[in-house]
Amino acid sequence: AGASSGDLTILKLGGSVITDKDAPETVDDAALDSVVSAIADSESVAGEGDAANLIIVHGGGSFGHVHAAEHGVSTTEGTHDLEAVTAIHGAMKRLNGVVIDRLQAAGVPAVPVHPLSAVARDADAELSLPTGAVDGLRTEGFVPVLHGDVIAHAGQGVTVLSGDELVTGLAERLGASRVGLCSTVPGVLDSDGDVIDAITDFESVAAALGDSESTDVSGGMAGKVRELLALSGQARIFGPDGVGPFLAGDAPGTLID
Ligand code: IP8
Repeated sequence: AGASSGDLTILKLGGSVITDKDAPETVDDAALDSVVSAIADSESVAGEGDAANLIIVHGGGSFGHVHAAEHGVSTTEGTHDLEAVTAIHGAMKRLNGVVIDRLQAAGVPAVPVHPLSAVARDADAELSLPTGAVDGLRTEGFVPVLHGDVIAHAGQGVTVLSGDELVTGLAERLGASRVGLCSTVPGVLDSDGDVIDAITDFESVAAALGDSESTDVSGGMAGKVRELLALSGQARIFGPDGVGPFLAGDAPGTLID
């Protein structure tokens, strides 16, 4: 990590938080506005000319996942169908446009970064994830906003890149000190519905982690926990009310370490 990224925060806004997951291509305006104002109030968003300490990633919700499911594309099932690429990427760009517009309207210097244009997987599913644009933008005071997308996958056409993979990939490469996933629930829940304080291995929580109930081609809560456990640093999963506290340095939700 560069010296300037010492307190870098990566925040993911779950697709099911900011969209109405049961209605195709529908933004959940109230939920999006509430997380956007928590972000706008936070100090991670720098003043003019200073580096921003925040990178935002958002998921697909009823935009990307609906089209990905329709075309049978997932993180492991690829396609060479141009129509599928265009539909999935197009939907994610529309959602990203809405997120960018709302953030800018709230005073956050948000700029779009589209993974399709720069990220790829090799035949072993290893990511090539260049960070120059993202880190350069934030060093210059912009808040890069990336999203789950379809990306080139050697021998398979394109596959889905989840927002969670982007979060962990960027966190490792940029040495982020804080990683947060905003979900619809206030943390990872145990079988009684209570928030689990901390998770350090997957087996201890496997039984409690069911599948996500709406269309999600990239693995639901269990997938998120696995992804974050593989990260060398710590991460947190929290609900929409946790965004403000998380950005303020508090410890909402579940710690994944
Ligand atoms: O919602 C997947 O991103 P996620 C986005 O973070 C697409 O899993 C294209 C389905």
